[in-house]
Amino acid sequence: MAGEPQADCLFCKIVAGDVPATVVHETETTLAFRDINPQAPTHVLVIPRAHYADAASLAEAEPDVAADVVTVAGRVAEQEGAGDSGYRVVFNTGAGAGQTVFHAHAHLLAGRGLNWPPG
Ligand code: D5M
Repeated sequence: MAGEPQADCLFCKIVAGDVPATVVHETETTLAFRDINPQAPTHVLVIPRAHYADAASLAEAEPDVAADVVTVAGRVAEQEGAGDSGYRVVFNTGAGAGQTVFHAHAHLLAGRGLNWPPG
């Protein structure tokens, strides 16, 4: 069923506590933890606790939780000292755009200059 944990999903395992992660922020609906392969001094993933394959599916089914993900990204950016210098929030969607984990997640990147357009 939509939103239910998936046995073969890495991020559902992190939500369940079955795979370790460095958690930096938690809410009732979200979890934020450091990316294992950081691309910037601050690289945090913000995920909904509920399982949806990508950000658009999450937003369609649970728009309030999608908003929570973006709000938490901003809070963590503040927490990491990036509120003034700026930060980037990215949702890779689909394998062609670099998505490798099919549980919706926002990448929060900060702490260095960020070029545009991204690669
Ligand atoms: O982003 C998926 C991201 O997930 C990628 O940047 C690596 C990260 N990752 C993979 N495994 C882990 C664990 N175990 N902890 C923390 N971060 C992890 P995507 O946009 O799907 O490519």
